[in-house]
Amino acid sequence: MLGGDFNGDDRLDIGLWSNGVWTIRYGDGAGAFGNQTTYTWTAQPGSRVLVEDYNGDGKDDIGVWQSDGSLFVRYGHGDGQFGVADQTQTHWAQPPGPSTAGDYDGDGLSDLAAWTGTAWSLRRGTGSGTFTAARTMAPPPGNGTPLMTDVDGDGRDDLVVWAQTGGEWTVRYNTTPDP
Ligand SMILES: [Ca+2]
Ligand SMILES: [Ca+2]
Ligand SMILES: [Ca+2]
Ligand SMILES: [Ca+2]
Repeated sequence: MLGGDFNGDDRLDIGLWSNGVWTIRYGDGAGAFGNQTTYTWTAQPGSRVLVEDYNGDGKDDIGVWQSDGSLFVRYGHGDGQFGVADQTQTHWAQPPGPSTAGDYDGDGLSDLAAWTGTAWSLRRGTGSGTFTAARTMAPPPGNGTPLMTDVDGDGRDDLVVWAQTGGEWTVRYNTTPDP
């Protein structure tokens, strides 16, 4: 389940992704989620969905990272619509593992962090739905459930990882500019 504002009314909506079926339930701002829109897209089993604003236009978009390593981004129109024509596709060798999106370098464009099996890698968004080459970040943190959010309020998202083993949160603060 993923949160975002998909129709541009400044109220949180909920998105559910299940085997290529993307369902949005629109929030009324009072805790209820009534009306819904459903899309069926061709996507491989095991795909992961990351909701972010990938092109920096202030409207939430949907990134679908497929099991063959391809990532397609469908751009939101801000009215709940996601045009078929409005998408970009990138192909990586890496299949989707634990991953999260946020603005790690604070340039206003969404970046992706993904677990490679031994470390977290960061791909910085270019604002056109594509990403720079992966840069490996030495552990810690190790593997776990990731989240990108600005923990220390400096305007750059930090990488937060929940490790079930040991029940620990680890925060990697973004304290230095990325090369
Ligand atoms: Ca909304
Ligand atoms: Ca967008
Ligand atoms: Ca960024
Ligand atoms: Ca921060």
